[in-house]
Amino acid sequence: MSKPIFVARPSLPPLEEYVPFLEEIWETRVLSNGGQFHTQLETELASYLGVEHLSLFASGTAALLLALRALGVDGEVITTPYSFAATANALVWNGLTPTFIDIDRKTLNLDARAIEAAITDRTTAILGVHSYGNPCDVASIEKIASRNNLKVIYDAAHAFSVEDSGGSVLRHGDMAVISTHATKVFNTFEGGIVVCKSEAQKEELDRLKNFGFEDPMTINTPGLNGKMSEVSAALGLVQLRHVSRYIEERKAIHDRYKSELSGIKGLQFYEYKADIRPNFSYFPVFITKESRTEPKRVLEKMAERNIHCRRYFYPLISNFPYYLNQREPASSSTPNAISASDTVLCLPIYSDMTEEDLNHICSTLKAALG
Ligand code: T4K
Repeated sequence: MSKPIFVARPSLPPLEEYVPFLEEIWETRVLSNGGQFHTQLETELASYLGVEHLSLFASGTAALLLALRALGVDGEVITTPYSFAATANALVWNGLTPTFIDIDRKTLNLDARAIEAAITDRTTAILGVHSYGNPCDVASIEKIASRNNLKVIYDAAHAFSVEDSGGSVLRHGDMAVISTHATKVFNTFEGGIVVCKSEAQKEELDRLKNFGFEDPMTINTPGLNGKMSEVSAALGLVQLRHVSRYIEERKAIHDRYKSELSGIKGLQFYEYKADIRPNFSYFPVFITKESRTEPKRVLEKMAERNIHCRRYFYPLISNFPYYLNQREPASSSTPNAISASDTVLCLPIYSDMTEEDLNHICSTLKAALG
């Protein structure tokens, strides 16, 4: 049997590039709590991403939890069921009620036309997800939010360094949250980033990730331990030197998939918006009705050949038992989300995929589709 191919394979720069950073950490014994590499990574990331204010976190989930807390969101939050569980979990952990609405058929992001019908007198915010790094309809969402006095948070877990015609997509909303988990385009093994709008917001995020301490004697809002360690920050500094090349390499894999798999009956591509610069974080395809094989069976057939794709995002969050049991009075029917979730398959994509592996994936997929 060939070696396993997973949906993601973390990008790792040469080991020797990390050594000076680790030696420095061993020398200074500063391991966490806002050390020099933490500070340096915040500065370098702000410049790389083209944003002014950001704060680093121990995970994307911790970042999302504390962004919601920092913005003082309460009551109900309009969001998408087509995402990773962390999106809605972060709402529940803040005592908020997710109101699930449908997604746009093409982008698979919140359908802005469905938002206003879901607003109640308890709604205080919109939590959109830039699925696969493809930005939400940010202009419509901004208009609706300002008409209805709602906060906007973007779960930009997949959107590291994605740009639209005006610059970084992370500038949209009151805050945007990135994941730097091992499987992401830019990784710090585990980690997250909140991009925010002001120094005051950053200071609030910094307090919240450090238990809520304003000084050793003062906590006004209880926080978490959500801090990124010095080792993760150092890993990030080394990754940052290489990440532009990783994205280029991912683009090459993306383009090869498109040329190898175009025109196949039963297979449909996911398209990025035309005016963005994507990061090629995922390669989702949809197994349509014309395929002779059910999506679940395609996944199994690929796994039989040691290719481990993932159904991001199946099941819908709203179909997890916990969420099925909650009352979400304003949630609406979500036919587009159901259809995408039932048919999606994310093919492996990572910066150092070999030609041999890519050919193996494509020929297995073609055979699996019948
Ligand atoms: N919002 C959204 C929209 C998200 O997608 C996510 C996370 C979050 C919020 C929360 O961010 P974090 O708190 O995670 O920072 C993965 C990731 O764990 C998760 O970060 C990601 N989204 C989600 C879409 O996918 P799994 O359980 O499918 O992945 P996992 O860990 O099984 O990895 C997939 C494959 O990658 C493995 O089968 C093998 C390979 N792999 C994985 C790891 C961790 C490696 O080769 N090396 C590794 O170290 O959730």
